[in-house]
Amino acid sequence: MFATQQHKLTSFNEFLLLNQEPLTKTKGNYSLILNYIQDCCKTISGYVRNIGLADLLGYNTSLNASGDLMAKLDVFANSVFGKAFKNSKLLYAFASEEDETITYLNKDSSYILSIDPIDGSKQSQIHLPSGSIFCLYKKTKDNQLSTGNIVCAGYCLYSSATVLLYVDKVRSALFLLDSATGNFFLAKENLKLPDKGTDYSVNEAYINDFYDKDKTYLNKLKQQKYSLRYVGTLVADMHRTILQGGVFLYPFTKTNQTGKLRVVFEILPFSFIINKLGGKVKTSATKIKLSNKTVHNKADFMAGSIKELNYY
Ligand code: P6P
Repeated sequence: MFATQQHKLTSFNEFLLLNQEPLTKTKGNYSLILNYIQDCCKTISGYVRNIGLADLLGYNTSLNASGDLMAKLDVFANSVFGKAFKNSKLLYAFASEEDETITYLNKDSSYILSIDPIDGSKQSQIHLPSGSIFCLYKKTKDNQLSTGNIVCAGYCLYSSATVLLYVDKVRSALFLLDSATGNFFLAKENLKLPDKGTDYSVNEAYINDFYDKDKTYLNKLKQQKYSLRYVGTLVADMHRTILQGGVFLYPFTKTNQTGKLRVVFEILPFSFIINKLGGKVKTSATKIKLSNKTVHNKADFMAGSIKELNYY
């Protein structure tokens, strides 16, 4: 506990247990799933911070399902989440961005968990921000995934602090990892995206491939003196957008008409988060079938403050 704190801090565990029942109508499995997620994030945070010492720098020769070279940290982080969930009966299905296929576990469970174990692993090689993204869906009869059947979503940002954002249908909360106790403690509750920001976030290296509508949009923002902020890690760029407002976009381009961001692991979780926090989202990916054929599909994504999205 912080010696200087005047008041008792609320841990993530306490936060989950408070008012759990009305929200999830389950006996404990929900909190257990979220506890496993937080424990995985704590473990990964420790290794991200010691990547050069724990021999996790560098890449394997294998490619993941999205065709990206797998960093050693990708493999490690994927094994951390895999060990936590593939040996449990808590989930109907477990999908990881680093796994080729979906792992089906317990037909009597109604939970589907999607994980991006390390978003921005390239950045972590040089100690720049990275993150883990989680999204818990309720199984539906038509086997579809959409923001409508998301129970909760969030991320863990590994940056100058280790920050856990949790958003469910009725609550949102930001936690900071306290290195002294190893607990995530509540830092902010009921987050609300600012209606307007000062930054736009896009990789402008592709500007010549952008469609005219996107080029026009970016010029409009520049004329209004917006600043460009782009980390190159989705979790970091979205964390800034959530706290300070503004807009992030990764559009289709003339040479990349499938997009870069993954629907299941990035677009649906962040669509849920941004909408719940009072922001706005534009994407062609609102629903996707839970199947090995579609689980790694990509799409376009734009999200942020209402004001900036309404300029589009
Ligand atoms: P680009 C990281 O590899 C990632 O998947 C997201 O975290 C990030 O927003 C995007 O790719 C960056 O892509 O093409 O700008 O390097």
